Amino acid sequence: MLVRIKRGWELPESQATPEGVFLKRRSLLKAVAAGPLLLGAGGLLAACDDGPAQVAEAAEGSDAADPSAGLYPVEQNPRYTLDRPLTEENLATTYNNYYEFGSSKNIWQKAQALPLRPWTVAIDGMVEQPMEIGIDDLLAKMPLEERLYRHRCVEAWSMAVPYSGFPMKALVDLARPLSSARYVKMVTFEDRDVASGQNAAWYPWPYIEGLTLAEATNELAFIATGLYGKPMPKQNGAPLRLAVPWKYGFKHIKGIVRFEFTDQRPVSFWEEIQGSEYGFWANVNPEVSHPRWSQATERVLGVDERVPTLLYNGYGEFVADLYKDLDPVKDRLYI
Ligand SMILES: Nc1nc2c(c(=O)[nH]1)N[C@H]1C(S)=C(S)[C@@H](COP(=O)(O)O)O[C@H]1N2
Ligand SMILES: [Mo]
Repeated sequence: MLVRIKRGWELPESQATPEGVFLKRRSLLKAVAAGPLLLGAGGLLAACDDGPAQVAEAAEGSDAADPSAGLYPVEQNPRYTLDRPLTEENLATTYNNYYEFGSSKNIWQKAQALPLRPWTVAIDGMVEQPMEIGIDDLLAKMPLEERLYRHRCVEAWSMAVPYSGFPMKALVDLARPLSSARYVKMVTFEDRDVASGQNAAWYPWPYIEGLTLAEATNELAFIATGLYGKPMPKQNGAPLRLAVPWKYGFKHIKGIVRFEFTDQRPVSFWEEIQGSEYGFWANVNPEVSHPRWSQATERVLGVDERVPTLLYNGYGEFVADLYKDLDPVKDRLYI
């Protein structure tokens, strides 16, 4: 079944917070934010249980304080359609992987400690003019749109979400890489005081990911800055994270502070930890097992039965050509 859903709030009520309620809460939170009570409210939120209602309010509370809130929602690009319903917002924003805040799925509250301003993005390495740009200036320059994307974690769970953001190609065009550049290396923020996971010295911080320039300029490569028609929640990678839906989730680096253009293939965080299990390409393929489990099927968040996993996560028509000159086995295209 082809499902075309325009916006998160057009979902049945069982799946999303109705917009009216959302707006009311948001203006309330804005009023609170205007006074010195904000920290107190944050403390209360942190202390409350993880019931769905509290979870929704806390998630909204964090984006009410986001200065980019006025930019969203943005118009949906109808080119990217889903074969399944959108994942419930409460699931996508409370079941996360973000090792900077701990290795469990339940880090959404801890992630609220991340300050989003000032947030400076460095664009450097093999480029005509290295630059540092504040996130709000970057957002103002980039063509924002919404896309419905599937997301497939290497751990065999998946979801389908509406990201807002801009094509990564727009960032590459802004960077004007030299002809010698072949890869983009991306780096996550480092701040042990707010990201307690970064105190775990056995991990090779900061989190790093990389793409070839051909991948980064493929139309599907997207820098996501929003989710469900609102600013990106901190736990999902605010203020900017990568979305390359034909690749396993660990490639989708969150909290990016640097895009470095280089002629050296970057070694990513997970590749450094266990290269035999998490390779550079990490393209989704149901027929190539992870060394410790099958990738044939996936557990869709909120759905009981497992569903078959698709080659390139169903995005082969956009990306298969990128890999036609590589050897699937020798080059380890699929891990
Ligand atoms: N910086 C950073 N980025 C990260 C991760 C991480 O631990 N740190 N986890 C990755 C993994 S394994 C997945 S599946 C996705 C999860 O994104 P989500 O929480 O928005 O679903 O983020 C990816 N990006
Ligand atoms: Mo993942």
